Amino acid sequence: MPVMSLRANQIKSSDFVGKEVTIRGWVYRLRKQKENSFILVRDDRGGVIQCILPTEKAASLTIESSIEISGVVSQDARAPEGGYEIKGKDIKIYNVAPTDYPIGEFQSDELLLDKRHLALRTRKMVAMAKIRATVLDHCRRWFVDNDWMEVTAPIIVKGAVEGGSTLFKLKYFDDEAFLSQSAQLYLEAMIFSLGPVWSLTPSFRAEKSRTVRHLAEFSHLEAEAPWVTLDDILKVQEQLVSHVIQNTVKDRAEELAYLKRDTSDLKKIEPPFERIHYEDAINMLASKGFMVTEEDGSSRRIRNGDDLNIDSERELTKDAEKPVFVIGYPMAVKPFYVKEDPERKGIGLAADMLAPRGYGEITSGGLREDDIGSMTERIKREGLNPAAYDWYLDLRRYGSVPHGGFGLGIERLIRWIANAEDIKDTVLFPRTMARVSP
Ligand code: NSS
Repeated sequence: MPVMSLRANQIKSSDFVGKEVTIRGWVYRLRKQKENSFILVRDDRGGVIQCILPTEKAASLTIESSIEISGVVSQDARAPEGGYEIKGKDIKIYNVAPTDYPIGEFQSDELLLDKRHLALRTRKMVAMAKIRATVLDHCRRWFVDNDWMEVTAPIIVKGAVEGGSTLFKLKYFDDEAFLSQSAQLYLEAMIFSLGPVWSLTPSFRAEKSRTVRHLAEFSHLEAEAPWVTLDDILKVQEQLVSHVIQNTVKDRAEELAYLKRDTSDLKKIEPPFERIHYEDAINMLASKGFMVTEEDGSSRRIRNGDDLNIDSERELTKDAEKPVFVIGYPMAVKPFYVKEDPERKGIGLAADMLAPRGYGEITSGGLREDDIGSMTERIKREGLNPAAYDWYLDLRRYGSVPHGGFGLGIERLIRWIANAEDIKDTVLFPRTMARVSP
């Protein structure tokens, strides 16, 4: 009979009982007894299965040693992780790991971050990585199925999109450049010949605050389309987010269960999402006596004109079952590109989607200023260098059209789906103010 190398989850089926198989992997747990050793082998997708081997063949094994075991599959209710095990005959040892493997059962979060390259082998990280891959997969599928073209924008850029204070500066030959905060301006250039476009690129923000929802480098999914209304843009977002959530809950039920994520609330996520005007949101918060802290440390009741922050967003969504769009922010708290509502001076045609139960903002978007005069004015008023935006102004010079789009923070979405306490848990190698390594 040919010997097949399989993964643990394939082997754990009645089809293989009595058959000889080979599994390759790493020693995840190890119990050496006088005659036999019980080795929980982890394969290269994080699946585990118990292998039993005569101790004389397993004597040198240590946690995280890499091995290949061949043997016969049997079913035994006592076997951990699913009731199947391999009665090992042969073992090939690739590497015997030193006995000081730093990751065991209980570790500080700091150590797990310091040793992230090894912590990727923990079941929590494997589950998170699989959820992440599935989220990305379904994002792409939604755009493909709905006829949006995937594009790629540059990462090295000359201009700020989301304000100068969070720009990462870069020496660029004899010049200076920045790491992109958003692909938006480039997507805006593409819609004139490519129609509705979307991209998934890393975005960079020198965020000085340490919060559970900010990274210095995040995966930014952005979309932009010509001839859309604000309502169109909101509909795209609620359809996309609902599609991704429904399918991820289905495809990753096992991993979400491992993370103890009760998904009953996620199963209810479907269009339409609630919409609330910014002013109504502020009035609601003010009527509850919601306070904001001034820069000098003093506090006062929230008022019209204030931006929303993590606390006000939590307050607004703590009882919500579905995401909430906050629509019509004051121009003053939004970037230079936002289009003003022609019917309400000072109000931008912009909307943020807040995830329910306090997870906070996960998308931000709206319509873009398409008039060259107003745009030039805004660029100057915000103190931006007009030379860096000349190409962007060309988009308003030559055949300007009403258009809009949005950006979605993939890690913010995953944080909500997986109920991760900290956004760092949703990335394999998180970048924050405090951490660029490993
Ligand atoms: O700054 S945003 O609110 N908006 C933009 O960048 C637009 N130019 C996007 C567009 O319309 N094409 O960022 C968009 C989203 C935001 O809602 C968050 O979900 C996420 O990107 N985001 C972040 N995630 C993690 N960490 C940080 N620092 C972060 N900043 C934004």
